[in-house]
Amino acid sequence: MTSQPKDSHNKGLTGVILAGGLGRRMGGQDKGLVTLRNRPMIDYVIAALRPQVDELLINANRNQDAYSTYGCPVIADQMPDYAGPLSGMATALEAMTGSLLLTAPCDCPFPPANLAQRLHAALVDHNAEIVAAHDGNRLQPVFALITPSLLPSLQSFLKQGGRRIDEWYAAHRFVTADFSDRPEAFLNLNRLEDKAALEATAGAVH
Ligand SMILES: Nc1nc2c(ncn2[C@@H]2O[C@H](COP(=O)(O)OP(=O)(O)O)[C@@H](O)[C@H]2O)c(=O)[nH]1
Ligand SMILES: [Mg+2]
Repeated sequence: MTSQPKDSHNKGLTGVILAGGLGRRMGGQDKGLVTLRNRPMIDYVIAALRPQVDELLINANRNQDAYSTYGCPVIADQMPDYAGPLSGMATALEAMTGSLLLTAPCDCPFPPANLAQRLHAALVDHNAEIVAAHDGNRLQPVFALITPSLLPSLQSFLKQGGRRIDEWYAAHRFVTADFSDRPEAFLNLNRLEDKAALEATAGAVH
């Protein structure tokens, strides 16, 4: 892989917001459209990611009309049956026009403003193919930067029934980027009871 200058993190970067889940732990709600202080979650994520990328895609399998009001292409998983985030990533790798794919979930309203920059620095420093954020306590695998040439590998992994992100990452040159100074930036909405903490953060930030 040819290395790129470190300041090229926002040149030719495609971002995808993964909003394709079933929201099982949220009673089936479409998490990107759940409101936080009267604004849908996806609003927050778009605001945080748009300045970091050149092209922004939304990956959603339901409520495409609502998502399409944001002016970003809305792409649905090509695999049926909600096969998980890797399926959304594969769909974005096919649709993207940029030279690297930044992924982030729809249920995390305050991702770091330097997410793309730090992921990219780690990718270049380690000559990696995939980099994902680590918050100091755990890997945050859906906050990632992925090299598009890995699409055939991901497609065959999925075709063979692979579903686990960490398993697919481990098959490639994979490194993590340290965000242990910002663990709160990865707070995300998985259960109804997570909403109070996010509402409080939204109140403090805005
Ligand atoms: N495209 C797509 N995205 C999914 C699917 N399942 C989950 N996701 C997305 O993956 C992200 C992480 O899912 P989540 O259940 O919140 O995982 P957790 O926070 O790590 O427990 C969310 O943005 C979901 O919308 C799926 O079947 N297809
Ligand atoms: Mg989540």
